[in-house]
Amino acid sequence: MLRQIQTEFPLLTSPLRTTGDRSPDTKLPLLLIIDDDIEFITFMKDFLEQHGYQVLASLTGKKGLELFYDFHPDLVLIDYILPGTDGVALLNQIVEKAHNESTPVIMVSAHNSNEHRALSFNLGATDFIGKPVRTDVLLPFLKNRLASREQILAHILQDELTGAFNRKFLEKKLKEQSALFHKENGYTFSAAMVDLDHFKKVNDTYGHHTGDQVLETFVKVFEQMKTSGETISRYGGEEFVVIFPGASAQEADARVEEWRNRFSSITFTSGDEQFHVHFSAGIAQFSDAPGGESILERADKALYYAKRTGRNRTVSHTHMPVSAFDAETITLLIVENDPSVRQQLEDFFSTRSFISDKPVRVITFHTRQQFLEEDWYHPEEDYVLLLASSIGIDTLPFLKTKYDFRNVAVMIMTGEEETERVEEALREEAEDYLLKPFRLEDLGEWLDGVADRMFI
Ligand code: GH3
Ligand code: MG
Repeated sequence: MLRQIQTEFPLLTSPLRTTGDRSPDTKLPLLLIIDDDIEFITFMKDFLEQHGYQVLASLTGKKGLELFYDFHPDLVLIDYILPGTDGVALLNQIVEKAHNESTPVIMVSAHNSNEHRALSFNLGATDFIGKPVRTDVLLPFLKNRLASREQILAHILQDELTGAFNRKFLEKKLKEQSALFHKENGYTFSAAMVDLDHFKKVNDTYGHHTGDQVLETFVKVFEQMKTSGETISRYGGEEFVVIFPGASAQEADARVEEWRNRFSSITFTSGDEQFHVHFSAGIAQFSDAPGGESILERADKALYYAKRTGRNRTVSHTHMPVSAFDAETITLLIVENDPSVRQQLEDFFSTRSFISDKPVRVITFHTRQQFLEEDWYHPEEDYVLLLASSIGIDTLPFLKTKYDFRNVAVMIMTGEEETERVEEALREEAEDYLLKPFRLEDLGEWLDGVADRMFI
């Protein structure tokens, strides 16, 4: 009977939380109980859920450890004696990570000896409670421990003035998001670097106290409109970074525009005077090309461009004209739905960093729709378009009507089975095609030749 029930654990109350989705804001506290006493665990789970907690439960140390790593609970209760790994060994394994996350680890035992207590504390347990557990004491105890944890976390991860997260949190968030990008095929995310316009003037004209209120309001407006998972972190004085999980640059752009419109319509007052404040934003979508710029560097460049071109606007890194980079930069557009091919191409050209002695910037697209919707074209600039035949060949005639092919060199990447179709389609519209698989070095040299020929 016990075996059978064991396989049914761990129990997790709804709503199910997934790894990484643990921003310390709106969620109910999550407790993890590791105990081999099925009656105790069932009773505690019911009882605690009735009192506003989410409860994960495990009958074994091994499973408990997995749950701890996967769900980052807010507090852990461990039975001192467990079959297989005992509670003390388990405590040893999780204590360092628990301390790093300021997670209280409470040992629970029917063997309420001082020796057990001393050993638990020596190993880093936050507390020790004896069985039977008195529920009337347990509730205020949990409340107390969780409140201290909240305070510590707020201190570590939040900016005091605005309540936005801080840079430490942002670093964690970026790590978590890039891990998801590598783990889940097709996953992407974007960042916005946001900076208030002429904020110094606000301070100079109305005083720093009013300046502080503007900063607070700026964050509050975002907090009111944000969707779950979006986070804002204070990056510097009046500069903030928003992470948009799962969003393309285009989606992030739309979200920031909504925020910008709301914020700039707010009327601030100082004494008898009324004034408005607005901000500029730069958006970038994640890409992990080696040697390439980080997402924040690209978002910052886009922000800088937004400032230079009038402020009170949002600019996406992909929409920046090359003139915002170095003169004569060639933009390489890669339209490829196979993530590994796309990544290899992006890595290769970002590392190579030039085509025909000209600096190259790389923009990737994973679907035809994304490519057609993005506003990347500036007629005075030069482009090399690498188009996977599987998603792009039918669009060639259309592209020809939309863009001037004198400054867009089109190259089709295709498999052997499609060459006839490709040859036919290319006669007029494209420079050439490339048969997969191909050597990246050869492609690089080939593009050098095309660029020499086409872009003087
Ligand atoms: P730009 O549009 O180019 O961004 O101009 P700006 O005036 O906003 O930028 P600048 O970097 O010249 O000035 C930023 C000012 O923000 C200077 C700094 O004193 C002020 N600041 C930074 N942190 C705070 C804060 O916490 N409270 C207040 N009131 N002011 C702050
Ligand atoms: Mg500013």
